Amino acid sequence: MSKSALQIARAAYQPKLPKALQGPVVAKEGAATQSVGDQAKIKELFPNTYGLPVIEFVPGAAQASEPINVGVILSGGQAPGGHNVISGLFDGVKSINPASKLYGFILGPGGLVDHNYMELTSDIIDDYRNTGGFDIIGSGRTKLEKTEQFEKGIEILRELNIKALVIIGGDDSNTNACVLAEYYAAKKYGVQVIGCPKTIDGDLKNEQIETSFGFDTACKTYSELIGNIQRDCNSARKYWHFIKLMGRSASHIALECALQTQPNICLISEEVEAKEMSLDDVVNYIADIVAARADEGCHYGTVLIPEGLIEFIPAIKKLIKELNEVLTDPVTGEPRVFPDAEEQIAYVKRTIAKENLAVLESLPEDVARQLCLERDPHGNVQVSLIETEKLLSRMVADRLKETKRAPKFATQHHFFGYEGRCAAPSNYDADYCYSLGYNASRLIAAGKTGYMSIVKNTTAPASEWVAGGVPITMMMNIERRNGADKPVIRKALVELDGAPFKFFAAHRAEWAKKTSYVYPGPIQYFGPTEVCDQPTKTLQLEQA
Ligand code: FBP
Repeated sequence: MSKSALQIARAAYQPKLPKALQGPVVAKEGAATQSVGDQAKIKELFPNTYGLPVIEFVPGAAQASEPINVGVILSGGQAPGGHNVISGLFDGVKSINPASKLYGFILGPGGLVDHNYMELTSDIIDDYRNTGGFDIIGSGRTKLEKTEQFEKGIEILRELNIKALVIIGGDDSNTNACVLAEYYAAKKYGVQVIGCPKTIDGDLKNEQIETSFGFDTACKTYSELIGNIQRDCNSARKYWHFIKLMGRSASHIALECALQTQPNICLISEEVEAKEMSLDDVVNYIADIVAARADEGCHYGTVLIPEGLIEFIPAIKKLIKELNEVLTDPVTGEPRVFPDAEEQIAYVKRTIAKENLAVLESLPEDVARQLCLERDPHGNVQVSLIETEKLLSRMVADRLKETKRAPKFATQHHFFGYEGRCAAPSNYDADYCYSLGYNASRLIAAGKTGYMSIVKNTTAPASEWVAGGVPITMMMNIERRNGADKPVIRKALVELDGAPFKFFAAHRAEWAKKTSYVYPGPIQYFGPTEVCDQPTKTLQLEQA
């Protein structure tokens, strides 16, 4: 395999571990826990994995351990650092006993069901240390939620003598990891299931999880690109750049990029919802800033748009909710099947409430079609397919034409998502992910199941990080999904009373008016700590 100079240099990087994980550990258990909502229901659904304590690893005495075979799955969208979770897990499992083995299931949870796997040996692992991507074993979005799948899974786990499975995924995948842990515990199958918090979206965080891995690197990559565009914008002074950013529902990525680059406008979906803004209100907000800058002779600027914006506009949210209901078969809970797209759209139009139909028909045709047709396997609207950046700039142009002065308004459009999901992990993500993986091996050795691997205090130097585990049931509540009530991990949206949003809100008027762009430049791996090892602004503000 030919490698770039950076790949060769990065391969030699030894990620840092929290001090507590550098030698033998013992698990210090906290008090019993409760789920974040719907306690009675969650307890009833998870009798074997509910109420377990949060644990923290502290240095302990060395103990001889038997070899243990472990399986690993990468689930969902790529996020920088996945390979380091696996290499940390590999090193951790081998440190328990060198005869232990690590098996990777290929192309996501489907690999477990289809018995598609490979043994991960040190030769393979060494090729992927500190690299971006999930290509070591691939990823997939198959939902692991049916008894038949769990039973197919146990067949291969028994065949390979695997005693623990690590599922690296976002909120939905970790919800499924918890359901699987509960099922195997109830059946006394003797297989532990451990989760790891992955997603560039940054929406898998709570009191116990400071951040999901990959968020740091992805935001730094997008911020580099936004900074470059802002330099271009400030040089040519002729375009408004509409930049949509990935992140699914939550606006964490857009907010973090705004904190790093100080654009003229950044929309925050959670605020749009809280203020009950209509699509028209959003368009007016942008058009007013464009017009105000034009009055100052500035016919250029940058607008950051979170990809989930459209589903937070209250009227559209109501419409999506009903679309999710009518497009799900109430008996099977599976998406309804239609002979073709036109039939599906006709069915939707016949079935939904009048006021929702009016909203659907008020949208440009292409957007309405996407809303009616596209779903991911978890039943989520595929927001990343909706070209909100073009929709908004088109509507702003129309709005400006209606004003007396009709300022000059030339636009460029961008969508940043895939550009950052497989970037080489920043030092933060390289260390954080390696620690998460290594720590997962300690949870396994401690006999835990239904836990997520956690590493905290990450704004401090890595040696001071705190490692342990949190029961996944603690993060759960009941939500309506695909037309049914389901136990799920509560998604973390941007909190409008949180420090990162407050900082942004206090500065955005100035950033809108003046040109206050910041140019973060590319991620640096070697050099002074203030250049190479800074966590995200979000984390710094949250932990300040
Ligand atoms: P998960 O980490 O939740 O799996 O998703 C990350 C993400 O990049 C989202 O930001 C985006 O909406 C989605 O994946 C795109 O999905 P796909 O990779 O299937 O195009």
